[in-house]
Amino acid sequence: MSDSITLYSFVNRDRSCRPRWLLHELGQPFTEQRINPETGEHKGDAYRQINPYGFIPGLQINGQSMGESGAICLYLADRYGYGSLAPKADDPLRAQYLQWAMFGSCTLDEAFLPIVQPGRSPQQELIDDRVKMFTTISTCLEQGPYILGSEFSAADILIAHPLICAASNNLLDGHDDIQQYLGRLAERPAAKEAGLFG
Ligand SMILES: N[C@@H](CCC(=O)N[C@@H](CS)C(=O)NCC(=O)O)C(=O)O
Repeated sequence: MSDSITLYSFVNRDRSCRPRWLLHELGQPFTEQRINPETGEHKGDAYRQINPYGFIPGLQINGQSMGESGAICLYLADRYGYGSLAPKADDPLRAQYLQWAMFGSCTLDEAFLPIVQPGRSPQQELIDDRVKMFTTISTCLEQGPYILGSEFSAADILIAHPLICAASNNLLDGHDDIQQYLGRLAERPAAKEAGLFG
């Protein structure tokens, strides 16, 4: 019997796009339940059973719940894509994989998502400081089409979402290599199905 998976989201382009894209990459069937931010549904007791912090996304799998988009993606990749979308524990790429996954879901997320929120007008000094982070990504992309080199992994998904948010605020202007990277990712059928590009 296949696993029963429900993804909780507000809209396509919130942080739920990370596990949604990954589930499509994994070919794993799932249902999606939209949560209404206008009514504060995500802060209610019912949704806190899914994600105790009251944040989107949330995931329920065979009755077990979890939150945190980075943790959800690492869990799903290990469970359904171990050795393909997640390098195995004894693979020399495993350490880099975890490093980039955390860099995307924690460091890049924290650096960019708050400053690109509608209505924010961050100081140029802050933007200049944050875009320095792109240098590490550019250096890595010299080795291959994906962040780990030749193979796509769940780490690409976790890096891509904050980069897409940065790009939509023109913060990737002049970073052609990273824009091309996002262009390659956008061509993936699973990314199209997840509806986060464009
Ligand atoms: N670190 C968390 C952040 C979750 C988060 O802030 N989600 C936003 C939607 S993208 C949210 O729930 N916002 C509603 C709120 O802050 O009350 C994760 O990656 O899952």
